[in-house]
Amino acid sequence: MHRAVCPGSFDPVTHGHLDVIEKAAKLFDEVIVGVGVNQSKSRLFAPDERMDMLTRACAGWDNVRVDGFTGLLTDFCLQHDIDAIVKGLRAVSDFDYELQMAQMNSSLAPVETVFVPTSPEWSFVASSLVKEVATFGGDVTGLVPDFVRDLLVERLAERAG
Ligand code: COD
Repeated sequence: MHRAVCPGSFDPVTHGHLDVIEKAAKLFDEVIVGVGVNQSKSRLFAPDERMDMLTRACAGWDNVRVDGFTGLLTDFCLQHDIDAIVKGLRAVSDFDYELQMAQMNSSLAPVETVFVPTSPEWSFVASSLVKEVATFGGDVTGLVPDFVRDLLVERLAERAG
């Protein structure tokens, strides 16, 4: 049985993330969506809120489950008997950073990174841009699931108030 992880911050989950998770679910027997911590990013949603969003968004895929981790991704892989890390590539600009992480991770544990190209309709979508657009009142419908859009608008209103 081959088990893979789709790791990320998912702050919040976008259709770009879900596209990668869906592709991973077709390639592997079991997929764990790993909600982790990116030390270089500030967060809008708490880890349990992000996990709840992902659990709801991934409910239609039987071989996908959601879990959280706080330490190294490679430790999470070793603990859960994970063979592969699946990452999406939006553009060449993603590649340098993702390649560096893939090489670091494979030097830490026997785990390989598999890159899947994002579907073109999601290649411009990033959680950070979605948050920025929503912060200034832009409509992010279609970029994230509708329930995520509503939670995002609610959270930004709380922050502004
Ligand atoms: N289309 C396709 N793929 C996408 C899209 C899109 N529109 N948007 C995002 N993705 C994919 C990318 O593959 C990306 O890598 C992944 O989704 C997650 O994206 P984010 O932005 O939610 O998550 P990041 O990049 O902030 O997550 C980074 C991790 C948390 C995975 C990383 O920091 C990590 O592994 N942290 C744990 C500590 C660790 O092990 N550090 C050493 C790393 S070498």
